[in-house]
Order: sequence, then structure tokens, then C-alpha cells
Amino acid sequence: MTFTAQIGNVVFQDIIYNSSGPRCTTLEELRALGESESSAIMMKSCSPEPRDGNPEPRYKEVELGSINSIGLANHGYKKYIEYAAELKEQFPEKPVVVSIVGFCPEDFVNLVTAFQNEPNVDVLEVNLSCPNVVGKPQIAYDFETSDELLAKIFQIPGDKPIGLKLPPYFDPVHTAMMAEVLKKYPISFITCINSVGNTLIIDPEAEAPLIAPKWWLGGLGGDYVKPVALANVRMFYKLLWDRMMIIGCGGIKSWVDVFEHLLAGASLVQLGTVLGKEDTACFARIQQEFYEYMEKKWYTDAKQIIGQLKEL
Ligand code: RRO
Repeated sequence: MTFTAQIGNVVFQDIIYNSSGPRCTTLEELRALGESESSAIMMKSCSPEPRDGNPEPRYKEVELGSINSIGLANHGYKKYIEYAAELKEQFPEKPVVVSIVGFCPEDFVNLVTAFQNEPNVDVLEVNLSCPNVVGKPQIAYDFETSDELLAKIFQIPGDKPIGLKLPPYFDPVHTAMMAEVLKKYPISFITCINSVGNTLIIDPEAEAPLIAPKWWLGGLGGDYVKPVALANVRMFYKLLWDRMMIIGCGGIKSWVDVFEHLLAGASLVQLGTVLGKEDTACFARIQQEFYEYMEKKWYTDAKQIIGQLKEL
């Protein structure tokens, strides 16, 4: 049994793939995703120019998750166009998804334009929620700026599906305000959620924080964030289910987490922290566990589950 999914005309052979996060920056890492059971190859968020990112230590795993302040280290968008060509040749069946960031509206416009014209790229995820660049707040917390940026992005010609990576919202009023903005544009999907930004983990032995950059604050992922992710998936699903797909991301490390994200309203799910911890073997493991459970419950199609959370 497999559950397939479709974003626009792009077919995903399964509903589980990687998030733009750990292990998707280099061509070697992207090839490993191609060879794995990940249903797509998602790339690390790229910027107009290559970036070294923030100083080390900038990524740490802990029992319940991970904290990062990578600071958008990437090879620059031109390299990801080259990588897409190589990946398509080697893995022609796998959707190649790019993740785009910019430091001003023109950056976003230039990168979306470049990727819309790139035959080896299938789907665009525009990252409006990087928490780790000093002095650059997460765009999607500013509804007016987001609206202005989306107006520019959705004027660009091209037929590739475009989605947005959103930060977690912590108040339903803000979720509803963002949903009103999103409704104005032909957005194919939203990915909920990026890491929970600007958190502090302390090592009590060392009496020190775990990471160095940005006053030791970083984006939290893993078990810690699953309830936040589920709440965002659910709230946006209730508001936008008839207009765009929701992609669940946050705290998925076993079949039960996939199942919960689908019940909340996700159509596909992405793995981040668990990919960092287990490497690409996590895809086959979680898929297998998930399909075993689906067979036990006689589910044959993800549509029987998506959004079907029982209301009390
Ligand atoms: O590179 C990063 O520090 C980073 C990015 Br762009 C992002 O979107 N989310 C995150 O947790 N880290």
C-alpha cells in the first residue's frame, strides 16, 4: 500500500519527505535523499549569493529535539539550479522542491523568477519564517509586509506550484489574520511549521547555552514542537481547507506523528530533526510503520484521514 499525493500537477509517490533543514544543503546530501524513500528532494533554503551562515556551534541535538541557528548557510541559488539538473537526471521520478529566501522583496522576485524558468525544478516553497538572521525578523509575523511581498511574487509568470513555509503562530487571532492574507493569492500549499524561533536551551553541566549565535537563541524542533505544529496545521486547515493544501512539519519521528498530522489536516508531511538524528533511513522506517498501521485500520487512502480529527 502507498498513499500518493499531488501538489498541482506534481505527483508525490508517498506523503513523507524531508523539510528544508538538516541534510539537504550539499549535492551529496541531496543525492542521498534521492536514493532514500523520501518522496521528494527538498533543498535547503537558498539566497541570491552563497552564505557561510552563523558561527559554530550552531546546531545541537538533544533528547527531545534540536536547536539551530544555522543562519541560512547555503551555496547560493545558482548552485541549486545546477544541482536540480543533476538530481532530475539521476532521479527523474522524484519531485525536486526548492526553498527560497531573500533579504528584500527584489531577492524573492528574482529567485522565484529564476526557478519558475528552471525545467528541473517542480515545486517552489517560499520561506517567510527564517528565525536566525540577526536584525531580520520573521516576515510572516508582519501581515502587511507579507501581503505586499505575496502580491509581487504572484505577479511573476510561471506555472509551477508555489507554497509558503510559515512560522508557528501562538494566537488564533493571528492565524486568522494570516489566513485572510493568504486567501488573496493562488497559493498551492502552506508548510506548518518552521522551527519555534528564538529559544534557549541550557546545558546545566556546562552552565552554558548549547549554541553560540544570536545571543544563544535558536530555532527549536523535534518532540518539543509537535503540539505547536499540530495546532497550526489544524487552525489553518479549518480556515483554508478548500483553498490550499497544508503540509505538516514539526515533531514527526514515528508513524503516530504522521497519523496525528494527517488527522489535524495535513496532506503531506516533512521530516526535519529526525532526519538530522537518524539520517535518511528514517524515511523507510516511518513509512513502513505507518503503512502497517494503516493496513490494520483498513485505511486505503490518505483522504480517509486528512482533517478527520473528531470534534468534542
Ligand atoms: O538556516 C537557518 O538557520 C534556518 C532557516 Br533558513 C529556517 O528557515 N529555519 C531554521 O530553523 N533555521
